[in-house]
Amino acid sequence: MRRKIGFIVAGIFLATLFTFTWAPAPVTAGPISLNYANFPPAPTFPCVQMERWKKEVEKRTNGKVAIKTFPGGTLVKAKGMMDGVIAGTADIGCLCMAYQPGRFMITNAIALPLGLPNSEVSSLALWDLYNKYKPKGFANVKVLTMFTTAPSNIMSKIPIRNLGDLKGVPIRASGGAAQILKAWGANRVGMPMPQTPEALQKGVVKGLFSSLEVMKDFKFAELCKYVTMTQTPVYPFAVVMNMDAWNKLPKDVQKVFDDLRLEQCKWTGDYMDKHVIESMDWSKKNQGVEVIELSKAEKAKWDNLLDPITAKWIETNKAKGLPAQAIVNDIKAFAKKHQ
Ligand code: 3IO
Repeated sequence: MRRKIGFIVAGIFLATLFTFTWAPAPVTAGPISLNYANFPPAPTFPCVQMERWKKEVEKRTNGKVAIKTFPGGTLVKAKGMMDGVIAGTADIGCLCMAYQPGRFMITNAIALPLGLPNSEVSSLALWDLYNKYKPKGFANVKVLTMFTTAPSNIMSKIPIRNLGDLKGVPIRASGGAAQILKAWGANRVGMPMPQTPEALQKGVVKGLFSSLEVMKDFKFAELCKYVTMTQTPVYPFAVVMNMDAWNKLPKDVQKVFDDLRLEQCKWTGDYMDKHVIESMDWSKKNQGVEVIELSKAEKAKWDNLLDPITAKWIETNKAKGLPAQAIVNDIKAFAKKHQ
């Protein structure tokens, strides 16, 4: 009896060993699962576009690909997004280029004060810019899409009606937007968007400089009762994928991702532009927010202070070996083409 059991056990053991060692790889491996990291909370536009992309991918691959989304910096945080994707902590990540300005010199040029009119036009211009220059900063990843915010405006706890009102006031901004605030004499405070609610609450900053959909999505309208219209600059974003994870994808899935790149750029720009309008309607009606339009004479003063910024950027970056003048000319031409 003992012997018989011994034989059976050995038989099962050998059969198992054989199955796992010699069986050919299964033909259908079940869905391909990919982690997608994002840094701000779920209701904000970077996450809304992420959920839209996930839905499209799962539909267009007939369930062959499953995307697991991680909003709110739960998988990778704002400043670590690019390195997190390169290291494979996340397969896919959404990043704001303004948080690492020196790393994305060429694409961050879209955040110069060039008067880009809205998110859709500047998103499409950014996509053209990326494709023309293929910047080294993105060489180690697969770029899945890019887009920008709508133009920035000042949201504040105190009314800012002229340059005097802004002088020395601590306002949060990052990257190119921070340079612009500095030119206007504000005390710019740099930090990623997710840290801004607490900084406003504690009074570390008296306002922020970004696109206006955040008035609703972060409920900033509850604290910032004033918006001063400046309509410049935009913040550029990228969605990037780990290169090994990309290379492992079947060709038909790669095609679905590639076909979505420009479409997602345009979709996000369009969503952003519409959502800014909704956000400001809510802010005015439900939160009593005052929108301050600068007078013509005042606006001219603000614009004069911005004039040297682009010229200086061109000079500095030409010295570093970048075709800086061509980059600026291209952005203007791309924007005109899409307008
Ligand atoms: C932004 C970042 C995260 C969520 C919503 C947002 N709307 C505009 C931005 C731009 C930005 O990154 C910033 O720092 O102002």
